[in-house]
Amino acid sequence: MLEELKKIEQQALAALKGIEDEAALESWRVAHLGRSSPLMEAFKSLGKLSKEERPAVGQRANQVKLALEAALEERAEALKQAALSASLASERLDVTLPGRALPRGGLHPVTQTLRRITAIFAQMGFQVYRSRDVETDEYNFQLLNFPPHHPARDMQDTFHTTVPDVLLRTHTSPGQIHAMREYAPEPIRVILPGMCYRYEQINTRSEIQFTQVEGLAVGKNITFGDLKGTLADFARRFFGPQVRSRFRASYFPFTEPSAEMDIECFVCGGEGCSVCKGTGWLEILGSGMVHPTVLRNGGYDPEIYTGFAFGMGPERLTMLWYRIEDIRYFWQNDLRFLEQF
Ligand code: 2NL
Repeated sequence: MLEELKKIEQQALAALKGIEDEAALESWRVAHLGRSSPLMEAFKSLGKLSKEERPAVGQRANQVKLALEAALEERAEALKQAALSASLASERLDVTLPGRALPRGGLHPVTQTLRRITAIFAQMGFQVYRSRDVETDEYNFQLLNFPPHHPARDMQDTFHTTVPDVLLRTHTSPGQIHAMREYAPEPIRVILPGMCYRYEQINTRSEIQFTQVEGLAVGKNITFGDLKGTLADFARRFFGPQVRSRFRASYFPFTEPSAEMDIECFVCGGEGCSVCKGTGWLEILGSGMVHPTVLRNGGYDPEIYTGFAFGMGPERLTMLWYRIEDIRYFWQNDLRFLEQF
């Protein structure tokens, strides 16, 4: 019997040597220490031995059991260590490698221009007034002195919704009516940046969506001189302190009188070049004194209050500044274009 136990121990220990993973180790445990293993069978048969034999064999069987359990534990620990070393080797991190640069985002060129414009007017005391992109025919046209069938509406083909008289704004001007109605009769100085929409034939100079920045100052004793001084100063702050500007008479339904402002071409210094089409001047915005009817629609008595207003296109200013030749680049979302700014 003692011989038998010695064999059981030797065979079990020999089998343990070849074990390389946890599943095999568990099978080994079942085979050599489990309920129907030779060792456990030996324990069961102790009762059949004589009184004299029993203590020595029992003691020996216990020794074998302890030895196998100890060997099992040792093997399990060794496997765990091996797995850890393998994962450390295969997932090694070289902390001396230079880091990977995070791709850095940037602001859209038109957003940059919008922010430059609003920052300049903010320094002159204008506050940004935001309003909705979806408007009614009344706010987008009628209150701005474009009656139904007025020829000026021809210039602004419009996206209509399926709700009658609800449309996408064709300019930011309806926001000016909202601003006036919110603050009248207090004096206001507001600037309105935002997206506008027109049903246009898309080409290098027109898109169906574009941004606009409009400005409005209403109060007592505001004159055309205030308009000229404010806008000429804007041109110097935006394009450079030496830039000259001029005003030309124009027409808008919501202003009277109306004027367009040109700046001296900063490409050729006024000599005439392809950017200014040989004129030496670049048109950059439209402006005028707020029409009395529009003032009244905004809640101001035109006998007491006057105001000036202006509007410009940030895409156009950005195109002039960087000599971009096609307005469609702005909303095509091609990174080869956008990453240049
Ligand atoms: C342009 C010209 C302009 C205005 C916008 C305005 C708004 C109200 C009253 C009076 Cl509520 N005027 N806006 C006035 C003159 C010109 O925009 O060429 N924009 C791109």
